[in-house]
Amino acid sequence: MLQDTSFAIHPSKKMTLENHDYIDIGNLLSFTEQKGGVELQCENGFLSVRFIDEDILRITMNHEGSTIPTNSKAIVLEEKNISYSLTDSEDEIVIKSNKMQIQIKKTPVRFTVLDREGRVLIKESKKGHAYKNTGEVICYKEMEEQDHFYGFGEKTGFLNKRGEKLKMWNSDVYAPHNPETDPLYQSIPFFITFRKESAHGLFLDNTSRTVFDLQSENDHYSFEADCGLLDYYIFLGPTMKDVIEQYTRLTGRAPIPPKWSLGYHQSRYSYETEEEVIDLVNKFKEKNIPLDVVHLDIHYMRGYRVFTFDKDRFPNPGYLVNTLKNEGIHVVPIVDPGVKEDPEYKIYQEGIRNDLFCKYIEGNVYFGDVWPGNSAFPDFTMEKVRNWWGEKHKFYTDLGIEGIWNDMNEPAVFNETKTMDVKVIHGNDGDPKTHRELHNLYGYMMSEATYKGLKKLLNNKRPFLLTRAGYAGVQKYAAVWTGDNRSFWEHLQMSLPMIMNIGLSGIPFAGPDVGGFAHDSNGELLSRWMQVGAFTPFFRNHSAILTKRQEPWAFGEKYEDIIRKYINLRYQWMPQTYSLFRLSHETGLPIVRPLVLEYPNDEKTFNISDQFMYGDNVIIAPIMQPHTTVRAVYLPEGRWVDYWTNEVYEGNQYHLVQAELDVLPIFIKEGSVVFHGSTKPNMKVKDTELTAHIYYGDNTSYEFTLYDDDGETFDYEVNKYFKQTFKINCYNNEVNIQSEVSGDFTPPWKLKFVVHNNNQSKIILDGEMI
Ligand code: MIG
Repeated sequence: MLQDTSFAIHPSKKMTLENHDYIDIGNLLSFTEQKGGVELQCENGFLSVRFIDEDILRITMNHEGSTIPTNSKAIVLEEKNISYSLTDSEDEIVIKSNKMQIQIKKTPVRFTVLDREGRVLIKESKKGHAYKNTGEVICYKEMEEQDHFYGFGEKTGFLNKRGEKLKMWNSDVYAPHNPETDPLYQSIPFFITFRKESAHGLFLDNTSRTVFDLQSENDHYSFEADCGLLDYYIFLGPTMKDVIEQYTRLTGRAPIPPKWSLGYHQSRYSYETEEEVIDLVNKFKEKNIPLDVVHLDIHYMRGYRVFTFDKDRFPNPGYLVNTLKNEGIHVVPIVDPGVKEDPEYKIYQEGIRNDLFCKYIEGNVYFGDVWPGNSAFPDFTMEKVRNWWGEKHKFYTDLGIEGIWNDMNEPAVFNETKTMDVKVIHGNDGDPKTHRELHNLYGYMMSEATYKGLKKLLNNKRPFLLTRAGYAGVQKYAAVWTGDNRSFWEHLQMSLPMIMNIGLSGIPFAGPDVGGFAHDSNGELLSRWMQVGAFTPFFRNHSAILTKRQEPWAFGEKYEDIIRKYINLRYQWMPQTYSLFRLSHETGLPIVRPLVLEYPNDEKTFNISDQFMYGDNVIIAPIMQPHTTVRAVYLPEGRWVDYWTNEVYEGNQYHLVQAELDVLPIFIKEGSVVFHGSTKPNMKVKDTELTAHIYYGDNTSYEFTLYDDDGETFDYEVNKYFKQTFKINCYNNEVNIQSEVSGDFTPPWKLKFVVHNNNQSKIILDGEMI
């Protein structure tokens, strides 16, 4: 292709500077009060400014009319009736909630948003809100020298996005994910600005193509959208954790996943037959490697028709699924959105007869080429389509299936633009809009349809859903994997900041294809990646057709032993992991965290992309280079204990750490605790004993809430859970623990305590020596 040669940088391609034709919103003419704030009539359009909660401000520009927009489908928070005060003076209006304020300069209209004490969150001076005649909208804010930017969902590159230009347009990218490869599959137009140890957030709720430019100017950033309204939210903070809590209060939080989905997943494009699946499972048993899930990629279908099994390859899918399930192994099949154009195929017939597919405004169905050949695409923006699609999953649940993998839902189409014609019109539950305007929502709506459908069908059991594409708020429905990475060390490195930023963007349950999807893996890479995989919230080994196989034993015994050790470790740490998932469900906080989230006063943490925290007290510092057994590790304030050797390290400094191929460097904060269960073949096997590993530290205090429930139903929503909050104080060789239990669930295990790094210590639990 010409674009892949130097033709791509032909002299005629030089762009002239854009932006000259933007129309500024202009001066204020008048304003009216409305629920939570004001609507401003400006020379060139309307701006609405309203508090939808005390710490969340919504700003909307509508250059065409004064209507207040309806909520996008990402939003779950109901607008509260926030009382505010308003002062109107000659050149500005000031509106205050209990926690935030906005100063509105009148000529021209420019905003400054502050907290009640005067901390500036966003500020506009030279430039503010503007649009083009052709429908593009843009907004500028001042950028300060110390600003760091985090979030933006699934992006390549390092943790801090300052100096980047980020695009949101859900895209199927099989080409290698380079630092410049953008956009990818997900669009999460949300970010956190971290400024002088405080934070605030901004979410641009626009599902067309959007661009965040933190690059072109040194003192301003901008965000823009191809079409639709400039509709955005500002979150008060003041900590990064507060921002995440506020953003997920608006867009929703992840349910607690079924426990089996937190175990190890094995996948391959594809395990092609029933025998292959059975052999695979037997191999895991024979080799004593835990396994919770096997994924079925596209080969299981009859001619890639969704909601079918190929009878030659899988003559007895129900028998297969149930036999495996009895042993504790779940089968998760792939489901793509494209429905094969075939008048003898029931799903296609139903879609056509009941008018469920995406169409052009003239009424003809849109067809695109995907795996099954010419295909139609369900219009998931319509409730009747979502219900239909959801109900169709009875085909799978009747076979015993409880988890689904949604792929190609950007939607990906095999054509020049790689997606659906942007002229297609979506019904959008009665408010029709073009695909151009709703593109980034397609995968999200498919996930909603699938998740809700499964939930209805599964009779109080928790479904598991994995999606490739999504939009802000997708965490309510699905886990996310980061698409077609490659078996490159660079992609292992890249996966850390990517998963951390996805986590900061409200999606806790995410992970890359461990071992790498495309290209050929090798024993060393797979071993190192599995070590990290044991601590990524979603843990699946997946690889592409025609690549070298990368099941745990694929590279020989030396590597197999290391891999087994780390899959086992995943299961040992499960009580800790599960407790972190509960926390995320309640607060939105991620499981895998950048160090800056926990140590925002320590400048050295601001840009760390190659280490992460697991919860708030564990640091994982993987080796991510070949033939390397040593690395620098930064440990923040306090003292840290090596998980393997119990060696104590002083914080506030870098250490050179040795790690042979079988060692993943793990450090536990002194004074804190991690909860372990036992290794097991899969999550069906319940723990009978848990161990609280306490890492003694003089004069330390720490708090952690252990969580458990039945692991498979929604009964946790009606009080059937077990929570025990431990407040641990260490002093004078004494570990003093105060605990508080709540919930109606009686766990099947007993708890045991072990104290590390102090062999004379006494433990006092709730006043009694143990
Ligand atoms: O165009 O279903 O990202 O995980 O194995 C390839 C085959 C389609 C892309 C997914 C990958 C999956 C593959 N799919």
